[in-house]
Amino acid sequence: MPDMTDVTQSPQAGQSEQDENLDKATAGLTDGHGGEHAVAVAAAHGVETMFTLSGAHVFPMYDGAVNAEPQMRLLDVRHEQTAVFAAEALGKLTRTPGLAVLTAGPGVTNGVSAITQASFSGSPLVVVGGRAPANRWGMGSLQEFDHPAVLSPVTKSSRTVHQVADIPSSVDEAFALAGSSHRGPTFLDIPMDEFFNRAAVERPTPAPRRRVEPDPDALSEIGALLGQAQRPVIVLGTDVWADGAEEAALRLVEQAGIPAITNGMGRGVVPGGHPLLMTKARSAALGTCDLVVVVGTPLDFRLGYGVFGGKDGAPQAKVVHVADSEGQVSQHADLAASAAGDLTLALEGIQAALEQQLRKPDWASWVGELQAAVGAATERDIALLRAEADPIHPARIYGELLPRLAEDAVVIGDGGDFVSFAGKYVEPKRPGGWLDPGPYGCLGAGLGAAIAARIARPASQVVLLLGDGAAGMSLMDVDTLVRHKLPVVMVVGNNSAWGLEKQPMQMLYGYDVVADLAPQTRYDEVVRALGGGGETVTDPRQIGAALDRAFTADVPYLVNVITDVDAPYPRNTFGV
Ligand SMILES: Cc1ncc(C[n+]2csc(CCOP(=O)(O)OP(=O)(O)O)c2C)c(N)n1
Ligand SMILES: [Mg+2]
Repeated sequence: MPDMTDVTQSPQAGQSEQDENLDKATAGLTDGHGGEHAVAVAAAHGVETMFTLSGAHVFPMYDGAVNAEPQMRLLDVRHEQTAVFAAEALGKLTRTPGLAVLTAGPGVTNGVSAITQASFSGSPLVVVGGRAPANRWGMGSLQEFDHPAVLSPVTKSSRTVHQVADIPSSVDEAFALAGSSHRGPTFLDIPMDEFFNRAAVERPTPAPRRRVEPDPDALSEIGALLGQAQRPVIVLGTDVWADGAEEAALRLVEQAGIPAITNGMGRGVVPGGHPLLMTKARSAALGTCDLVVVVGTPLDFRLGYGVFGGKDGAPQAKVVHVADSEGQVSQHADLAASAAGDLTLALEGIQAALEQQLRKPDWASWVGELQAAVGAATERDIALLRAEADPIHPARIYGELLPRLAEDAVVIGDGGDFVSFAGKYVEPKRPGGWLDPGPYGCLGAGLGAAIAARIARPASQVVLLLGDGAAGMSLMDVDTLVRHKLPVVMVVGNNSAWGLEKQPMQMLYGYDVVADLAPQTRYDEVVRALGGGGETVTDPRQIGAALDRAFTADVPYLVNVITDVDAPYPRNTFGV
């Protein structure tokens, strides 16, 4: 048990104290304990839900939530990583920083992977940690640990708030920083004694978001490069959505007629089935283009480290990087031009600059070439999407799922090969409906993301695609879905293996170890035991009906599809 003896008890409010409070209120001060202040400021930043797992160090946050007007929703989970993954995903979906509250010591350290994931993905997130009391620091009280030192490499700011009176301004700063470009997690911890203490302080009002103007000369240069290009491609990534630039991006693509590829939360910015969406012809587009304009995503392993062209004897392509902030512009790639700042302003500026070019580019034959490649890839996909194979080919699951997905569905991937297939086949019709773990690739993010998706989009389908390995990392949080009445559809691609690792190990060594899981585990029974529903499917013709039952169930429902371990995703890189 944490040492509570040093906690300042709140005095009974008497008449004279009420008068005093009135005086303070007229002076712009609000009286409250640390948790009340923190919750009020978080609420002013748009937070409606706090994700947490109980611990006495953070009780003031719960009391603050309960006493707030309106109350803040407390969403309690079964593992802190789920709390942080949920807060991260809510931040991604709503574009308002999510809030996770973790108790001191192991509560905070259990959240470290998820905080790191948010850092890699540029997700707006605030994590508030408990902390052993200041007046006992160094004496060995329970869970006395200096968290900011651990979290500073993976956060935009990481610090201890030493006085209750500093809580409102510190929480305000944490939210402002997390939600401004380039977005990411912020962390603060509050010593328990100060958390329970009271103070009459001013609660800051959130400042309006500042839009950084990109350099107009840089935008003109990019417009000129596009005007000269014969075979351009534009890549739209997560920050296009995060920065609210999805409409400007689609306008540029459509008005200029540029072939587009989307990734991360940029998926859906150019809707699935759009004639300029070339994701299915990715390799031809990025391999034979002469100019790539990459917007809102780093030039990392997912984009060949920023080297494009060169396929089938094509020359190397010029590369332009447009990022939401200076620090995000690639340092390693050989860039023909770059721009940094608000992405709507950047995309509009590029469009205006392109329209001013004397020569109107004619990309019709390039677009036609890529559309033919998309058509051929779509044809090739059909055979696998309809595969009758026994054991089931994982692609068949998508063949059944795709026609059942609504336009506003939220699709979440958590797994290896099974999720790579999703990336190949699921083309969202709207932006903001696709959640993957991003470049940190942390298995176990799925349940948290599903909880967040159900909260953010109460009326939409929420589909969580799980590898069987990934499922084992967070399935206990189905209990959270059940307790909080959050029905989602889970589909496990159950190949009884850590498939994405098994195949490469076979390739490299001719054998594999530590890659097998127990055969045909009944993950659906786990969900049923926790109060949800589910079933196992072994016949490809039964998948569709099982999905229909899942979509109409009003409880969390898991369809456990036994798939062929020998049908791995056809990849040619390991991400290194
Ligand atoms: C936390 C974490 N541990 C380990 C890995 C390495 N890893 C990446 S994919 C993968 C296999 C995933 O297996 P599963 O979820 O069953 O999906 P499958 O590839 O079999 O479809 C592993 C172990 C990781 N990315 N994250
Ligand atoms: Mg697997």
